[in-house]
Amino acid sequence: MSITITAFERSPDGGKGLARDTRVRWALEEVGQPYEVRLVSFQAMKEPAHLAVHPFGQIPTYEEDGLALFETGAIVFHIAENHAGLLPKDAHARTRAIMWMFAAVNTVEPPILDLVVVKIVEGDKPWAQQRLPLVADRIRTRLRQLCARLGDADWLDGEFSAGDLMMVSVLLRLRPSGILDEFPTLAAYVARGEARPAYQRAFAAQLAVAVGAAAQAGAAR
Ligand code: GTB
Repeated sequence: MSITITAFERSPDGGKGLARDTRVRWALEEVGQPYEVRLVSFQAMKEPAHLAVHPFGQIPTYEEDGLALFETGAIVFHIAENHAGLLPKDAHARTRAIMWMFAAVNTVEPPILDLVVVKIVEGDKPWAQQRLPLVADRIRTRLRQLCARLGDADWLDGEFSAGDLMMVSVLLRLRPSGILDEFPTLAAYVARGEARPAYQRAFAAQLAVAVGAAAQAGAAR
């Protein structure tokens, strides 16, 4: 079985691991599955070959033995379902881990994405400065609630699961804003995720792409 994912040829974050291929790499590392990476440019993402796999012209995608997937939630779920290590065996615990995956992408990630949009995409609009604190407070509400549920546990529901993998990945995107550090419980939760050897390998792999791209750009100058 050979697995190929796609990732940015040149990630706008310069290798900070914030692009969504990192969570797929992390899942594959957790379950010990080797994978290939096809790097795509912003232009190639909008061309028919890539659109045939990803209708929205984005990364990451996942291909394996004739199966082509997009959407990181679906990709990580597929990996977790087919390999041991990311979903508990107990039926109820397994369903709760899947619930946390949905909570990560459906409830916690949207206000975090709003912050990115208001800062970067809409940053030059006259109302952006007024909107910013409203969006930030919506994030804080979610983080307070998540903190209350996590309490002093290491992970959201017993052992580390795909739910934690998705939640940590979503929260990581907040780090540059400083908001994550307002919640030491969650900052420590994210740090626990980042300390996992599988995350470290995933991070190093995406960083190697950014370092290679920077070296290539330097050589071309
Ligand atoms: N819901 C989809 C999923 O989870 O798979 C979202 C996929 C997505 O947003 N992909 C982004 C993309 O391809 C890359 S990850 N964007 C290009 C486009 O839409 O044309 C989002 C991302 C981008 C950049 C940073 N960064 O620089 O920090 C972080 C995250």
